[in-house]
Amino acid sequence: MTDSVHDASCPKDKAAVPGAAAGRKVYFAGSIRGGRGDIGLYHRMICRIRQSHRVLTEHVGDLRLQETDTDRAIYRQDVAWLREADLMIAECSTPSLGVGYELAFAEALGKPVHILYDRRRTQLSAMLTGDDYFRIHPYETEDEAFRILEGILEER
Ligand code: 6K6
Repeated sequence: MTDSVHDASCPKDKAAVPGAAAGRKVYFAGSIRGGRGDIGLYHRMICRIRQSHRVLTEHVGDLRLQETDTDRAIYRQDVAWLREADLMIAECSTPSLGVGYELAFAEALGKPVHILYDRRRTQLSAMLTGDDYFRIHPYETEDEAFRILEGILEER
């Protein structure tokens, strides 16, 4: 894996605005081997975050990307990005062991962590809902998810 940030190929109206790289660094987490059913949602969220922030993990929403790196390289790069991140935003509607690991790691590092999930189809683990550290945002529609995302991104 390269240490550069991937291009999420967002539509023109969702492209990063000039100076966005100066925004806070976001570690966006979403399921990969846990299942790619929500990849379109991850992609749309990443495109929105890129408008005002820097996303370290755009590959999570990359519709074309194949696994090419070794698992050790993936782990090392993701841990380095977690250390570098200013905050973590995790979309947890599709359960993922990797995302669960990243959530606990971000908590151990003291990073602000926001968890979004679709309450209509997901029962979040008690290990997340029971942990007061996490800021948990259930939603019922994608519009609602994006309103929540706006609120998170406006926070200073
Ligand atoms: C393939 C497609 C996109 O990326 C790849 C290569 N694999 C990974 N690359 C980067 N990060 C990964 C990869 N596999 C897992 N992760 C990290 O774990 C991401 O940061 C996700 O948030 C999380 C997903 O874990 P699993 O258990 O669902 O794979």
